[in-house]
This record gives sequence, C-alpha cells and structure tokens, in this order.
Amino acid sequence: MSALDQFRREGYVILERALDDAARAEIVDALRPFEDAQRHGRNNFEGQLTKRVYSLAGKGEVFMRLAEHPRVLEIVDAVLMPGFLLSNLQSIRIFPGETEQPWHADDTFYPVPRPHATLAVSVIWALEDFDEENGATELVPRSHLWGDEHPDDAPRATVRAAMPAGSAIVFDGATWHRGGRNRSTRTRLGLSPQYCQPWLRPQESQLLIAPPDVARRYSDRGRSMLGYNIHPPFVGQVDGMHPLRLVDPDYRAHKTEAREIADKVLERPMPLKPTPAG
Ligand SMILES: O=C(O)CCC(=O)C(=O)O
Repeated sequence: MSALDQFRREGYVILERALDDAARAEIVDALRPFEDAQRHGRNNFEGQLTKRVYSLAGKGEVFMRLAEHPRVLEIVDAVLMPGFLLSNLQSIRIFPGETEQPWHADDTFYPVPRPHATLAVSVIWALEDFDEENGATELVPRSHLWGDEHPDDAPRATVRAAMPAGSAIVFDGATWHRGGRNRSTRTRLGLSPQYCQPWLRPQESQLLIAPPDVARRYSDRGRSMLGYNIHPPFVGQVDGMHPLRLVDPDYRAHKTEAREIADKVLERPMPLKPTPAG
C-alpha cells in the first residue's frame, strides 16, 4: 500500500528515516538556543514537563526547509487544495516524568461537523528516537472517519508512533492522538509542522511571523505556504494584487506558472458557484 493510501485508510502514515543524520543535527543545533530560552508548558495540553518552541517559520530557514520536505508534501499536495497553508510550526520536547497529553484532534477548532473532508494535515518529525518509553505519539487508527465519538468513551485500539530519529508521522487533522507519557530518563524531541486548506485561518499568524523581509529569504513554495499566495479568486490579495509584490519587487520578471494563474484569476470576476473542497 502506498503512503498516501495508508494515510487515507488509517488516518496516519509513518515515513521511516526520511531525514538524514546531518540534516537532523542541523535542525537540533538551530533549535537549541530557542529551547534554552524557553520555559516548560503552561498546562497539561502544552505539558508542564514539555518545552515547546512556537513560530519556527520566523526563526530560521532550516525549519522552513523541513516544512517543505518532499515526502511530506507529496501527501499534503494530494489531500489539500493547491495553495495550502502552513498552520503551525513548533518543536515539542517531552521531558522524563511527563504524563500523557489529553486525547485531541488538531482540527477541532474549525467548527465543521465530523466526519468531513480533510481540513488539515499534521506531521511530527522525530528528531530523536520515539519509543514506547519516552513519549512517542499515540494515535487511534481510522478515527479521522469518526463522528462525535471520543477515545475516552470506550476502549479503543491505539498505536504508538515508535520510530527511529529522522522519521515522521503524517496524520489527518481529524485523527485523534496525544503525546505519550515519558517513563524514560531521556527526552523526546519532535518538530511539528501542520498544514491547512488555503481557505482556513492558520493557527499561527504566519504573515506576522515571517513578514516580507523574512519571507524574501525563503523558497517560492515556502512563501506560498506562509500565505504569500492567492486562493482563487482573490483570497490573500493586497490592494487588489498578488501579495508577493511586497516580497519580490521584480515579481513580474520572476513570474512562475502558479503566479501567472493567480494574476489571471485576480482579473476575473468572482465565480457565481462555489468550488468543491479538497
Ligand atoms: O508531541 C506529540 O507527540 C503530540 C503533540 C500534539 O499532538 C499537540 O500538541 O497537538
């Protein structure tokens, strides 16, 4: 079964060793000063023995590169609409003694009745080994298809995303999951990008986190994911024009196919019939 088929059927898939050790070490090193300056979480959701560094899209290109990993984007491209957005980019280091997080799904703040078409995709990269002892993410397979059921209501089969460092778990935003209890003497470091449909509000305000002078350093794909894009016909416009003009003064000379399409669409009137979602 392909990774995409497994994602669609089970609500999650693990991509084993998708990141090499050198790339992983570069990310861990870049993260260190931010983690050192960070306190533990404020409640049992963030984790009182967990450190999170939020808004990584504004903290270095190295983190954006991870958010653009081709094996992950292959799945996201297939399940979200073109122009999908980076909703959140954060690290999660679970320390020894941390308890389980409450069960949750990452898209529940969008008031859309379940089950529904995919609204969002979450990823947790293992920057250290994830195992049974150190707080590997736990998931409820096929729970992305649930209506109003909750994992606490009845005993459920769950899986633990035990995976070697450099692997990633990719799951539907509707899949129930939680960070695991850390019974070990080691930490468990994850880095988590989340992506959402281009017509939803991202969790983090990426255009403030990566304003034009920061976005200028990023790839075309990265900028688009941050919101320097147009969801047709004109969601994302600035002064009736493509927002990339604020990042790239030579925008017209550097036009890619996607930008040509966006410009053409901006010139058209609004469609009278709604476009089908994902
Ligand atoms: O760290 C994990 O394994 C899961 C974290 C999570 O699901 C969250 O904070 O939304």
